[in-house]
Amino acid sequence: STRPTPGVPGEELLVLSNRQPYRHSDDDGDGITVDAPAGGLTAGLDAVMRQVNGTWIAWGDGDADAAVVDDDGRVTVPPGESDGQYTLERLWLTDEQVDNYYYGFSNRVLWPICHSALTNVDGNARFWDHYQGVNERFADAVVDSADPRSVVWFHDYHLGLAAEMVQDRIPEGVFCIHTWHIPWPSWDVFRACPHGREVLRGMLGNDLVGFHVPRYCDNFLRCVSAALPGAHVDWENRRVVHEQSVTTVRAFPMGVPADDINRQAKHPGAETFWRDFSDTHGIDDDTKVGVGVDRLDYTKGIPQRIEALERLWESSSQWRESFTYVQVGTESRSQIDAYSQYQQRVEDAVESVNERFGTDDWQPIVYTTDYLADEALYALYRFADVAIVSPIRDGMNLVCQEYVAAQQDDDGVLVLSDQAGAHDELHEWVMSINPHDTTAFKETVDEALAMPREERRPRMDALRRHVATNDISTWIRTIFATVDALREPTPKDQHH
Ligand code: GDG
Repeated sequence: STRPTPGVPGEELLVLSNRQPYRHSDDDGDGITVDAPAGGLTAGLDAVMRQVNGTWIAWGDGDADAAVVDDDGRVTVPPGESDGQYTLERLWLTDEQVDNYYYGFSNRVLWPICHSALTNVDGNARFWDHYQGVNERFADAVVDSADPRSVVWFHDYHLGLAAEMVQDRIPEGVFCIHTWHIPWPSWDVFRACPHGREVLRGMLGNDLVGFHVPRYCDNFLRCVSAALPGAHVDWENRRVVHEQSVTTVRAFPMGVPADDINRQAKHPGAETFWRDFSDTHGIDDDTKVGVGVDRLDYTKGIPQRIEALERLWESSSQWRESFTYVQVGTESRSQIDAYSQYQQRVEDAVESVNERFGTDDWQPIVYTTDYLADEALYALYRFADVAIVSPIRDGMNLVCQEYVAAQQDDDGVLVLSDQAGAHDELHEWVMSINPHDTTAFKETVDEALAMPREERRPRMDALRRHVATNDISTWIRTIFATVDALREPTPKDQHH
């Protein structure tokens, strides 16, 4: 078979994620519609899957009747295209499974643990049972589709047990990779995780485990050595030997589809969007614009950001009526109290700042909870003078990279929290902040807004090169180059 991207496996590639790349629905009874949830990861993997005709297995969030096209619940995607297609298989979950596996163990236990937010951990025995049960469903689906040449690629914290379950079901073994998209915390935090040992053992069912940055690899290895006495950690090679199998742990810092973002941001439609948007919100050519784009998640540091901005407008009157901050806050996991309370907290903070400083002609913070079309999002990035990305903890953070990729004239400035994985990569050229230190934070925003062009350009130029070179395709290529190297038979294997 042809291999369009060197190192990427062919049809034998199986991808598993909680989130599906396409959603079928028949919401209004007018026939089946398909939408492709946007986002760097799904877009990047979708492109790979089209090249190799692989199989993608995901939770079929949405309308089962609309999406089941054959007895196996499989469908060929993307719809309406004749080449570059692949198989999408959906697993339909009951409400009880969704409540306990997704809203339960995944998002009330693992998410807060991995973001070191222990006060947000909310355990319940049923969570674990369903987390195991859904992981078993994914493992069974792998067994149905896999052959000995398969490469099985798991994504994220929802599927922490599946690799071990797959290996138990396939005696001759199959090559498994797991990329974990959120941080891995220190042992001192992870030891608070109910069933943490089982999660670690589950992850060791993989041949290769990837995190965004080396810090998380080290944390994971420390947790393995502290929690699993039978595991041997080879620190030099970042490898674990456990029950006769070897797991290699590596950092693969994820990137964004930089060329594509740049092209869309350049599109005339982006200018039209920006003209309308800035007119609507009284933003004229002399107004400086700041932007932030986040899921409404307590890890994203939005209230801290608003507080820093409030203190900026309070102490530096020159930014009143001359600097507008645009916050896109998309709804997320609202069924969880910590999330609905957070949404309210953000809304209240925006309102109070706008009441305090707003005038007839100027709204300090423009806040929208609408999910923006890509083109609108990239226009916002392109025309914003400053992006403010201030998470309390963030595995990587793609928004800051998208902002960089959308720049056309190297004029923007990136203010970035030192708690984002992306900061490990980009720190030389960004304006670093500690999101909790609102005094230094507001001073940094002040500096970013006032930064002379000759200082902005070399920083953004370096950022753009980095983000273009380390884009989503580099991420995927690097992972598969590592897979290839690990699958090379070693001299020892050849004796058998
Ligand atoms: C997890 C980890 C890691 C948001 N609102 C809109 C919109 N978005 C898109 C952004 C970006 C994505 O959502 C958010 O990605 P982040 O990386 O910033 O954050 P998480 O959602 O928390 O992602 C994170 C990531 O996984 C990948 O491994 O970097 O650390 O937490 O792509 O653009 N897109 C559009 N309209 C919106 O309104 N079109």
